[in-house]
Amino acid sequence: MATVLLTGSSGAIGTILDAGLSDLGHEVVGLDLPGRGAALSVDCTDPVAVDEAVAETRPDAVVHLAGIPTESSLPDALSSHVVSTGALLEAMLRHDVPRIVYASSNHAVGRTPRTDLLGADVHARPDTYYGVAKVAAEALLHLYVDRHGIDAVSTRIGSALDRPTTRRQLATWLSPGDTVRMFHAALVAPSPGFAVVYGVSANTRGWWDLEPGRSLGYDPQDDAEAYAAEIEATPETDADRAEQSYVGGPFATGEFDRPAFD
Ligand code: 15L
Repeated sequence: MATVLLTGSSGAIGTILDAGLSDLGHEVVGLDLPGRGAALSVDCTDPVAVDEAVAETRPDAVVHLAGIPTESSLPDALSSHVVSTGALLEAMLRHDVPRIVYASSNHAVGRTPRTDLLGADVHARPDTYYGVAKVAAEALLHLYVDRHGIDAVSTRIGSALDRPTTRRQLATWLSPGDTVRMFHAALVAPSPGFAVVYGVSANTRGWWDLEPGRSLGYDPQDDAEAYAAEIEATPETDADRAEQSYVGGPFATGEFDRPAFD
């Protein structure tokens, strides 16, 4: 097991991973913005502060969750997801940290129309500036893998929630238990190089390829189908149907259109 620097440790996924990875024997050092109660108070868009945190922690791996988890302006999205990832990668090089596991998002390919099976190698097709920033962060990870030989696993997370509540989420749900299983597998897989995996549970209605994750050792155990009867008890609406037409659900509908710089 490893010493893991966990950014965004006080957020919803961070809280689950802090406890879950610790239970699996990792030594987790949490990092979050000041005032959020983490062991390290750092803004990940500040390269100097990030370097100090990595120098102090000397982790075996970074798990990078920190960032605005929804749509924002283009500059805010790029800073939050790309600049923060660059700051961590530079600090990792300086302090010999060999691996990063990144919380990317399905929204990197969110404008992809529904297919039978969504491969991890489909071309980038973001649905929002948030998705654009996730694409750029993934590209940055790949650049550092190619240039410097580090390992980087990018997890395109679906809907990480306690339970699914919409029809789309019957396909896109990532349970808390599977969240821990996926990040643990990405931390311990031998020499993944650059890898992309879809962060979803073993949902009966899932249509995103789980094989790239399985080949890294991620064996999802949960299935949103357990909630299907309850969710389908209410009539399906046009909005439900629109959400299910694209990978990114509501983010791929007009609801999320906004100017880039406001
Ligand atoms: C995400 O990446 C977002 O952070 C979250 O707000 C949801 O939109 C989720 O994806 C999803 O697609 O359900």
